[in-house]
Order: sequence, then C-alpha cells, then structure tokens
Amino acid sequence: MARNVFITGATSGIGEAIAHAFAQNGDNLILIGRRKERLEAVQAELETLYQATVWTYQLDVTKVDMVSDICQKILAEVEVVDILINNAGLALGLEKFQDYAVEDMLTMLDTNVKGLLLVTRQILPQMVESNSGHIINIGSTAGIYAYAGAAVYSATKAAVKVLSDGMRIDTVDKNIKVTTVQPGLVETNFSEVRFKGDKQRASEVYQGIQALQATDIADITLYIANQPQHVQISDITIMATKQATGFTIHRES
Ligand code: NDP
Ligand code: 8X3
Repeated sequence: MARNVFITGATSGIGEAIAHAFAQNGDNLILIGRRKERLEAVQAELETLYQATVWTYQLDVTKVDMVSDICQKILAEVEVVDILINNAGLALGLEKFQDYAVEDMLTMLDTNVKGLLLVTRQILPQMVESNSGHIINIGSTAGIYAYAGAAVYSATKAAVKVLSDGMRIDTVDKNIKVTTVQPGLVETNFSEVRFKGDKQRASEVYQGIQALQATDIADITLYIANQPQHVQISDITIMATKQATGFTIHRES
C-alpha cells in the first residue's frame, strides 16, 4: 500500500533524489523546502514520471510558527504521515571557529538541529497515536569525525545522531522506527551552498574522487524504509570507496 512520505529539503540533492526513489516505489510524497519554484518543478516531474501523488508546501524549517502551521495543515490534508525524512540542512563556510561568522554558525544550528526537532515534534505525536511510523534523520560522517573548519557543522550532525537515539528510546514501546543515515561526501549543491555560490571552489571538493551521488543515498534510504516491521536499521554510514573517515580521502591527481 502506498505510504505518505514527508521529506524536508526536497528541492535539490539528496532530498530530491529520495523523493524520486519513493515515488518510483509507488509512495505518496509530501515535499517541503523554501524555494517554491523548485518544489513545483520537482512535483511536476514526479507526477509525470511516476504518476505519483505529491503535495508540496513552501516551508522554512527554522521558523517556529510556520513549522507548526504547515505541519498541522499537512496532517489535516493527508491524515497520516507514515515516514518522515528530516533531510533539510546545510553547511555555511569552512573557517576556524575563532574566525567564523556568528550568523553562519546560527543558521547551521537553526536549520540542522532546530528545524529537525521542530518538524519532528509536530509529526511524531500522530505516529505515537497511530502506533506506527518511521523517522529517518540525515546526519553525516561529519557528526562522527570533526574536521578542520567544520566544528559547528559537525556538532549539528552529532546532534542529529543523538536526537535520533533519544527519539528511539522515547518511542521504544511503539511500532515506530528511528534511523540515522550518515553519508560521507555526496556530490550535490551542498558545497556550492557552503561556499556561497563559488562554483569553482565547490567543484574542487569532488575532484579526484568518485564521490557518492544523491541517488546512492536515495536507494539506501528506500531500502531502510522497506524492511519488515520487526527490522529497524538504527544507524548507517555510507562513504565513497576512496573515503576512509570524514576527511581521509584518497584523490587521484
Ligand atoms: P543541497 O544543498 O542539494 O540540498 C539541501 C536541501 O535543504 C535543499 O532542498 C534546501 O531547500 C533544503 N533547506 C536548506 N535550508 C532549509 C530551510 N531553512 N528550510 C527548509 N529547507 C531547507 O544539499 P544536500 O542534498 O547534499 O543536503 C541534504 C542533507 O544531507 C543536509 O542535511 C546535509 O547536511 C546532508 N549531508 C550532505 C552531504 C553531502 O556531502 N552533500 C553528506 C552528508 C550529509 P531550499 O533551499 O529550497 O530551502
Ligand atoms: C557533508 C559531508 O564531509 O563535506 O555532511 O562534511 S562533509
């Protein structure tokens, strides 16, 4: 039976690829992001390619009132969210902590941590009530291995892992699964956002290594969601073959 799958940050990269994977699987999609035109484009593509049922809502996950309003609208419209995929996130900058722009630090915290917990706080009660559901949080290898210039981004992704663990404990008596997906280097718009539109610097991140693609993470996320009810994948870390830790990467010159 088609499930209702709510994906945050579905306008590009990993979130968009996950939307395609689940739509192709026959699931219904609830997609959010800040860019309305991108939401409309992704919706049109999913409807055309897979005849999918897709709802889109423009939402900035950092805005407390907006998150509760839109999530309540979503629940009224779709009634049940079967799977929530907290994917919206970003890194801004790559600087020593002592030099970091405070605004960038706070935007990362607000998006990657506050956004995730605000959305989940709205959706999880319905899962608890229906005694069914799956929350999949997109963490990062950065949450396991801190690296130079990324103290705050790494901390936000460590928080994602710990929040997932806490949610799993608090719902242990329910038929609810919680998974943290921790990808390494994935070639998306991530670095262009991090370097504020500097395409040259962004492309260098993926030079000399066959990086993961968003579709790799999407395939694995669908696999996680398609396990039998008694199987819960709690955590999964995925890296390119030539990546050994967060920043131990072998590049061909
Ligand atoms: P992209 O930049 O391609 O996608 C980021 C998505 O997050 C966009 O859809 C963007 O939508 C959304 N987003 C950002 N801020 C907000 C906000 N305030 N409210 C709602 N949506 C928001 O990057 P990725 O696909 O790579 O990133 C997706 C997730 O994967 C992030 O959490 C990232 O940290 C994580 N990740 C990425 C890795 C990588 O190497 N690329 C590796 C490990 C984890 P919009 O701009 O329309 O709001
Ligand atoms: C994104 C992966 O290694 O660029 O989470 O931080 S990394």
